[in-house]
Amino acid sequence: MIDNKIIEEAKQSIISFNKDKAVEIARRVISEGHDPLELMNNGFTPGIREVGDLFGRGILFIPELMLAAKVMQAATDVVNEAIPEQKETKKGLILIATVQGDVHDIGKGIVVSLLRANGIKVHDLGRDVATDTIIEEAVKVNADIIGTSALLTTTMPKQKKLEEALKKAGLRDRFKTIVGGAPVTERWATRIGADAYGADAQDAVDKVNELLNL
Ligand code: B1M
Repeated sequence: MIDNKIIEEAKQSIISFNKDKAVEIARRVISEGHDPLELMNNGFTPGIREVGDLFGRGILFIPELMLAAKVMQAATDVVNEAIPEQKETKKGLILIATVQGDVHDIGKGIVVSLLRANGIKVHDLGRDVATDTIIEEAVKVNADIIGTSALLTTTMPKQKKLEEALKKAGLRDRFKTIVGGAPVTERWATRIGADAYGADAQDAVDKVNELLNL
């Protein structure tokens, strides 16, 4: 287990926009053989969520939100690099994207790294991706699963749109679907008819394995 003091320092490095400190902590914790996801889930992520909260309450503004996002991205890059990609990808293929109108992709990046670390092949379309593009690409790469991430309440409906568009195209039975992102819930997933909901990166891996019957 990582020392609470280090976890707190990681959180504070995001809140105080200290990129060098965040990267140094991530490298140190990894070199000491600790689980990088523990650092992410208990330190960096609560830090960026606190910044988001302060922004939501009008205490911080866009420039600060962007600054904190840069620090978070730098720390996430170190963590993602430390999650080894499994060489033998025999499991199945998931196509993943952040929905149209939404540029939030830090959490999706962690999900992608952990899926790959678990031997699942990932085709990552990036962020702000149109529903039609998601479907076209899923057909093209012959995906087993389509996964979408949404961080805004205004872009969550794009996950519903995807379900509807798949049905309309007669492709709903062709793919399994999984949804995630901070405002997304199990209830939302059920309501829109998605096959699964991923609360965090590890949960996403577990659900994807279930969808692939592994
Ligand atoms: Co924005 N933003 N942001 N933002 N931002 C939120 C989401 C917000 C909640 C902040 C707030 O006001 N409290 C708020 C949304 C409010 C709402 O919708 N009601 C908000 C807003 C308003 C905005 C803008 C509109 C601000 C503006 O311009 N006025 C704007 C929108 C831009 C757009 O998308 N069109 C905006 C912009 C930005 C930045 C660019 C500055 C930056 C994003 C940078 C980037 O991603 N490259 C940013 C950030 C950093 C945040 C917060 C602070 C942090 C998001 C994050 O990285 N979290 C966020 C506050 C919050 O979420 N509480 C906020 C860390 C990450 C590890 O967690 O992404 O939840 P998360 O991912 C988790 C799980 O959700 C899950 O696993 C991940 C790992 O555990 N998961 C999946 C995610 N995807 C999954 C997919 C799966 C399964 C699981 O299956 C497919």
